[in-house]
Amino acid sequence: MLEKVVIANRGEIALRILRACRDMGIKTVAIHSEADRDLMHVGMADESVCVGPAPSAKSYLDIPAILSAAEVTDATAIHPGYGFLSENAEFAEVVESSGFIFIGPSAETIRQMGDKITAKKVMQAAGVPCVPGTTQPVGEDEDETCRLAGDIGYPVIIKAAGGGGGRGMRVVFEEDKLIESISLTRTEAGAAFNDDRLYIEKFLQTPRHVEFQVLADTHGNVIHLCERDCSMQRRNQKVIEEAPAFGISEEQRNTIGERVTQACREIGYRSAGTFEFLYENGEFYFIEINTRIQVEHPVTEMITGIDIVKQQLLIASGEPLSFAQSDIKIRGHAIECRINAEDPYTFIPCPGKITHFHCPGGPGIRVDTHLYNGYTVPPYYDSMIGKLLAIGHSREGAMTRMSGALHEIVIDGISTNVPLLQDLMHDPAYVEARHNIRYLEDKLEKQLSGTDRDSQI
Ligand code: MV4
Repeated sequence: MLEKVVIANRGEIALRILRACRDMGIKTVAIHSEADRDLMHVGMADESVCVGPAPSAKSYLDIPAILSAAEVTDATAIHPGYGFLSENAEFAEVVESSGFIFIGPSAETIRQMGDKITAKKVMQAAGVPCVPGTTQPVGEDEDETCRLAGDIGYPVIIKAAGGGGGRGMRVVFEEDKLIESISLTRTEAGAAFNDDRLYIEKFLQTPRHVEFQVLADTHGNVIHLCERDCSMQRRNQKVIEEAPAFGISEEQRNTIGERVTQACREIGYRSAGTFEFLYENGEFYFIEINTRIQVEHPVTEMITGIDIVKQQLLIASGEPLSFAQSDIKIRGHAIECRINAEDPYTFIPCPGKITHFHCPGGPGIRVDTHLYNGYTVPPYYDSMIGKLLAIGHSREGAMTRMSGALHEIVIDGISTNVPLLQDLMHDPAYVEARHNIRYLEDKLEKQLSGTDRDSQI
């Protein structure tokens, strides 16, 4: 088993990783910036190392500083969490070449899946259904490009091979705009990712975002842990997630689950991973794979009873998975609300001191947060300060519990998005599961322009 793990992250996920290590008798090293000395997990870790000043570029993204922390504490492994260096192939590579275990997939897998053209090509070859489009980079021949886009059918979306997570994309509704849009996206992609390769896909206008969680060990065993719906989002930031996704048949779950696990076997995938799909008119279309633990992993843990972070630690230590696909049973329905330190109407971040925190509880409630009374949310990082989860026998039961917990929670001293979450828990489209990835932005826009009569009272 791993002896000592460096937690190369902050906030709630750092605490989550610390708790998984503690459960397994693994020692922990917290690394933190100068602004994060008071983080809960820093006080709880066996050791802590300050790796630099507040800005992420000088601390949580400083590869040499993090490696030094691992060396001076004589650590065995490094867990990157999400964000920061979690999907940085070079980081994974130097972690391993420095003699530490990277808790995640191989550097080669991270690099391969970070190239969205390669990822799509590999998944298509493995029988994973993909969005119709090109799997060769868009070339210089404009007539050829127009023909390709015409064959796909407008609207199309131009995506950067180096993009992902909503960066480096442009929608084109008519042929007249195609070449200019490609030129603009190419320039942006070259500047942002140092890679100006582009690909074209059919643009799906009202899809849902549904993703499959997988676990793969180093012995060729791969299982999936069902799927999550993450359609309630704004500007590529998820707001509410749930598992299982509503309206997916057992048969379709098994089919897609089989395809994604087979794809993992073919590419020698290791650790936890997420296959992102767009889901429209009853069909799944692969878009990209995330090679990290995700923010929303707890909804999957709640319905499967499997501790995904613990599994990452076991896999990293070379253990085979102790369960097979047939052992995975879905129990109930789980919902996660992301709690952000922000104005609930303008979404402007709202850091500051928490003068009073009351944590909800009771049957079926889980709270993943590093908040405590008197904690000051620093202004330098992501505004997510915690996740509130509820599980019920049914989706309705989970919503009822979530609604209660959102009334119970108290976070005084700063503004949070709790009022928005309370509103959404009673939103008819959400309650009836009629929403898609555009729903929340459309709803907020209507409220602003006053076309929603309820908002004018
Ligand atoms: C798309 C799409 C529509 N059609 N691809 C955005 C994030 C990145 N993972 C892929 N994204 C999209 N790709 C095609 N062919 C719409 C989006 C998209 C989106 C996807 C999932 C969740 C939220 C989203 C918000 C805006 C756009």
